[in-house]
This record gives sequence, structure tokens and C-alpha cells, in this order.
Amino acid sequence: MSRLIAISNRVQAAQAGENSNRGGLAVALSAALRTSNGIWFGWSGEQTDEFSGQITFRREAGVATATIDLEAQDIDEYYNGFANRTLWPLFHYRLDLTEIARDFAGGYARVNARFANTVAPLLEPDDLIWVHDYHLMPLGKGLRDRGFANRLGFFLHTPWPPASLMVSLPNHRELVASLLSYDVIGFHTAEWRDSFIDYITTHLNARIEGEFAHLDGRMTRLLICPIGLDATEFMSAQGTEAALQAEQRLITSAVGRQVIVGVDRLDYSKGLQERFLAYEQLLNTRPDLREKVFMLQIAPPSRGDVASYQQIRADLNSLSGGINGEFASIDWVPVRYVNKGYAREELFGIYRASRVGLVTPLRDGMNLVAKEYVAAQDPQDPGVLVLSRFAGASVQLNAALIINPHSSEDMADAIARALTMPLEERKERHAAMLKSVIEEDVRWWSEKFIEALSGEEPQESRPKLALASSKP
Ligand code: GDG
Repeated sequence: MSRLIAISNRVQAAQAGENSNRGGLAVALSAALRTSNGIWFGWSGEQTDEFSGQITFRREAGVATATIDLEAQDIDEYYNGFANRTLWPLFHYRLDLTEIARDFAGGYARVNARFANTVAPLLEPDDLIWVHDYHLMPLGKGLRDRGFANRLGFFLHTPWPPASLMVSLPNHRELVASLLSYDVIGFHTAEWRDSFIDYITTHLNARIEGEFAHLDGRMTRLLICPIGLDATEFMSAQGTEAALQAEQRLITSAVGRQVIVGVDRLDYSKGLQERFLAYEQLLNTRPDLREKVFMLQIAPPSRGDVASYQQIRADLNSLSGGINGEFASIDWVPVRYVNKGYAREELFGIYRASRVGLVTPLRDGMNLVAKEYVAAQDPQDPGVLVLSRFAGASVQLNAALIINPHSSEDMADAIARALTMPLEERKERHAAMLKSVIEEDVRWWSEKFIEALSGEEPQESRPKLALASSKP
């Protein structure tokens, strides 16, 4: 069996059942790495005065990790710069927030080269190499240029933007062409994959045959592979002290009111302002619901070094204050807005105590919170998921109430409908979604990707490939 080498911006090995803030990705990759005796390589999250390429080897949760420290300039230009101020907004269709700067592009190229140089001595010819996310798109080409012929895979956790937005990146052709050095590229949904195909056929003259893209004699499989939840691990929170306590605490403090919950990293892609405005719309148009519901928004801050994140924090403080100022009474606070994180078991209890789960991103590669909300419900008395049509999760969780997050009216109507939905309909919708959450879980996802990375071809493309290879 080949060894798996996972490479991502940050390294976060984790054990199933471990009570931490690390999500399913860390647990699934760790499991695959343990089985294959692999290594997880990436940035330690630490800063060093001068980059030395020195690798720190550890064993965390039974996984071999290899990490490097980065210089302040790397962190500024690569991580806070090109990754989080250029690519993240661009890939979430926010051209208005996309900052184009040569320093950023330079830092991105430099750090990707540093990753390639430092990981290279660890690689053996049979290793399967799986690179994660927009931070490391050129890494595959970097390894090819250094002579590696290994199977190389890349998984994009975000959406792929329309070609008309992608071209606003000065080096777009070079960057996207570099992705075709990988043998497999994974996307959450057909929409993101098709958007990628549109770009590479229009701007690179790539050719598509079945699931494969062909360019300059290389071929890359474009795989739709939606990430799942570590459902077994997450659902094992049921009945634990921490989950029960959190559930009970929320129910007691609700004094008979229905809870509408949102849990999101504080990020402009998650549509939080729009969600608050929709809730305000609900309170305005449905006075009968006032004092009968409240919204709990958990939003741990992220990427606080980036100005647009400071801005969204200020906007939400002001929106939640405004709504509470307008509607609160002496014993009712309509919005509970909490800027801190909770342990996963507590989150389970919080989801379970909530009648409505609001997941309303403006754009989201997948969105695992939607799957967590479904997994935490009592199947005999489940809550209702209100889900944005612009989240990748809406493909699998199409039994949710699917909304347009740009319309306050649409969202307010869906929340009102969720609050009054009859038990039978709630159970039916929930059962359909739970099936997908359990069957297409994070292990299913990593196995599907690794199978493709190992070179197993899709059934339907075999005859086509045979034909192609018989041509002179
Ligand atoms: C990217 C893509 C894609 C949040 N608050 C707390 C907490 N969280 C956890 C959630 C969930 C995770 O963070 C967030 O995952 P998402 O999938 O919603 O979003 P991103 O962080 O933007 O992730 C996304 C994902 O990659 C995987 O491919 O789905 O589309 O943007 O697990 O529960 N966890 C804890 N306390 C909190 O307060 N413990």
C-alpha cells in the first residue's frame, strides 16, 4: 500500500472522538494517514525570524506531522495577503473585496516554492501526494518541476469562481495551468467543476474527454467529491455530559421560546449581515412571533488581521445592537450574538435544542455546519434546516428549506415556515438529509478521493481512453 502524504497550509492532526475545535477534515485525513503510515506536512502556524526550511517532526494523535515555520513577510504576503485577501474573496465571488498586489503574488510563489523545496526530501517514489486548498495551487507544478512523477492530487475546499471573475487575477493563466500538473482535482459540486472546465476550455484551450482534462500531453481527472461530516464521531456526542448540559442550558434559558441557531466562522462569505436583516424583517412583518422566538448566533472571530474581517465584526455588532434596541423587552433579547467558540459536544447540544438551523452563506464550497445541524437532531422531533442555495451542501441536503440569502423576504418566510412546520414534514425532510449525512460521510469522501488518486479510472471513461491511446 502506498503512503499518503497530505499537504495543507496548516497541520491539524486529530483523533476521532477528540473534543477539540478541529473539524472533520482533520479527523478523516488523520485516519487515512494512520492507515497508510503517511505524513502530514504544512505550516506550523509559528513565525520565525528567518526561514530556514527546518522541519519539526512530531507524532500527534498517532499521525506523523512535519511542519515548518514561516517568516513574518511570508505570513503577510502569502497567508494574510494572496490567500486571504486575494484568492478567498475572489473565489467567493467578492471582487469588491479582492485586493490585487504584486507583493502578495510574489509571497505566494515564494512560499509555494518553500513548501516544494522542504517537502521534497521526504517524498518516496510510490507516495500518493494530496494537496489541499487554494493556498497551495502551484505546489503540484513545483514538485513536477523538481522531477517528481508521483501521483499528485489537489482538493479545492472553496467554490471555483466564474471565468469572468477569474480573469481579474493578473497571473490567472499561469496559476490555473499549474493546476493541470495534478493527476486529480477534486471539487465539492458539479457547479464548481463546470466553472473550472469553462475557464480551462476558454482560456487555456484544454480539451475535456469524459472526466478528464487534457492539456500539453498531460491529463487530469476532474472529480466531484463532496466532503462529508465525521458523522459517527459527531453523533457520538449524543448523551455526553457536555452535550446534555449545553442542550439543557439553552432550553432552560429559552423559557418556552423557539431557538433559531446559526454557527459560523465570522466571515463575509457566510451571509451573516443578510441573515440578521432577514431576522429583523421577520420581527417586523410577523409581530405575533415576537417574544416567541430568539436567534442565537455563534460566530467565533477568524482572520482578525485582515481589514474586511474587522469590518464585518463591526457591522454585526451594530446590527445585533440595533435589533435588540428596537425589539427587546425587559425579559426578552431577540438576538444573542456570541463571539466565541464552543467545544464540539456543546455544539451538538446547542444544535439539538434549536428548532431552526440557519445556514445562509452567499457562497460556500460545501458548509459542514448544515450537516452538523442535521446530524444533531432528534429524528422523532427534528428541527428544520434553512439552507442557502449557494452553499455546496444544498446539492445533497435538498430536503432543507432552500432559500436565496440575498432576499430578506425569502429568508423571513422560510424561518416562519420552519417554525410552524408539522412534525410529519419535519421528520420526512430530516430522514432524507440524515441518510446523506451518514452515507456520504468524511471517510466516504477521503476514500473516494484516494481511490481516484491511486489511479483507479472511472468505469465510463475506460473505453474512451483506450480509443484515445490507440491513435497514432
Ligand atoms: C471551508 C469551506 C467547506 C464553527 N464554530 C465553532 C466551530 N465551528 C466549526 C463548525 C464546522 C467548521 O467550524 C466550519 O466548517 P464550514 O464547512 O462551515 O466552513 P469553513 O471553515 O469556511 O471551511 C467550506 C470546508 O472548508 C470543508 O471543505 O465545507 O465550504 O469554506 O465544523 O462546527 N467548532 C467548534 N466551536 C465553534 O464555536 N468546536
